[in-house]
Amino acid sequence: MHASGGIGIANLPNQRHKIVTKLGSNFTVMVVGESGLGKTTFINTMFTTSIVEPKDPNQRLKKQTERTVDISVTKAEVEEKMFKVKLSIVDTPGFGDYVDNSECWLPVVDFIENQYESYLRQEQQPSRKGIIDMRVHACLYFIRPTGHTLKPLDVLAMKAIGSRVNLIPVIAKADTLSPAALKLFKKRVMDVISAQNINIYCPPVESEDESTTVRNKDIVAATPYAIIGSLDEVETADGRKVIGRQYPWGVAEVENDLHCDFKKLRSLLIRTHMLDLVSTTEDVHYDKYRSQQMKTRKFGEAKPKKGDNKLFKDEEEALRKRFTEQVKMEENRFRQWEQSLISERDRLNKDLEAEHTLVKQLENEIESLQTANSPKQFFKR
Ligand SMILES: Nc1nc2c(ncn2[C@@H]2O[C@H](COP(=O)(O)OP(=O)(O)OP(=O)(O)O)[C@@H](O)[C@H]2O)c(=O)[nH]1
Ligand SMILES: [Mg+2]
Repeated sequence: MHASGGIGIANLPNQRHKIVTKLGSNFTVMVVGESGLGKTTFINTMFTTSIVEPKDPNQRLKKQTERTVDISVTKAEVEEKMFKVKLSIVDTPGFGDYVDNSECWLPVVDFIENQYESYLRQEQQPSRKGIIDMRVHACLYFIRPTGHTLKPLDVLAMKAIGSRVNLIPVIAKADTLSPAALKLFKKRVMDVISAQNINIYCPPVESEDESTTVRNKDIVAATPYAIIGSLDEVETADGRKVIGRQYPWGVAEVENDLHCDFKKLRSLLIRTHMLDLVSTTEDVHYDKYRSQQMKTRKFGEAKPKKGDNKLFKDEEEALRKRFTEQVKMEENRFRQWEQSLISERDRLNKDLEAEHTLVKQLENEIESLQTANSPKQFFKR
């Protein structure tokens, strides 16, 4: 646990504790974005910095930071006083590895919807015990630190994701931009987000407690969160040992508010707004999914399979055609064969009849011959 006072769930008022337990104690964060932006490194940084104090430092949850090729989930149990939260972080392969990147976010959208679907099906079961809930509560979208603006691909992907889940934009590798360039870039990104009507997560700010409101305002003002990911402990010029990235000109510190917004983002996720992320997921995003699904299908009915791949559809159509033709051909062949069998039987029957008549005729002849040669006749002569 991080030195400065835990993950905060135990700090919530009592009534909220109950909501947390009622809503279930799963919390799932997903990381998404172009390849090589440090998504996997970010996950490792989260686990290294504060979430779990590993009993054995060698057994830290550490993912290999090679290129991620599949959606994978890292789980950790976060415990504070008597409250346990099962934290899952979903890592996804980066976009932009293919010649055609259009709709490369579809696997992400599918993953999000599959979790809603799975929860929906379990919710309809008579026994709701042991329900597995992997609904995504927050999706961090990694933006390349170009210093210019959002790419069209980012806009489309963020639109698709933001309409389904709490979307939190982050600027990756913030250490590669100067503070002034970062400030300008943040503004440009926010301008595009509002101009394009991209739905991003807006944390509630107002609170009864003055200092909480100030802190919330501070957190919201930092969107999109600039982050630095690192696993290395390095020494600063003034002799402190910190997690950060060493450069000839100095150290970019992960947990320093002057260098990046890592602490604010971590705080938003697992300290100040975890509960809000959970309840907006339940009340807004999941509810939207459920009502959309319920409009188109009956209670308990499975989700219809998507048949929207044109290539597969054409192939399926051609196969069906070929199959029907083949069945027709076989049927014809069978009918012809049956016909020939019938005529053969008729022919044989006729033959048999002719033989029969012949036999009858011969018998008659024999009989008449026999009567002609009988002794009676002979004597009469
Ligand atoms: N300068 C800088 N480099 C970073 C930062 N975070 C990660 N990197 C480096 O960027 C490279 C790619 O990092 P990954 O974490 O594998 O990136 P990824 O987004 O998971 O990539 P894919 O799995 O291919 O999508 C690694 O060499 C990291 O060391 C950062 O904050 N600043
Ligand atoms: Mg990765």
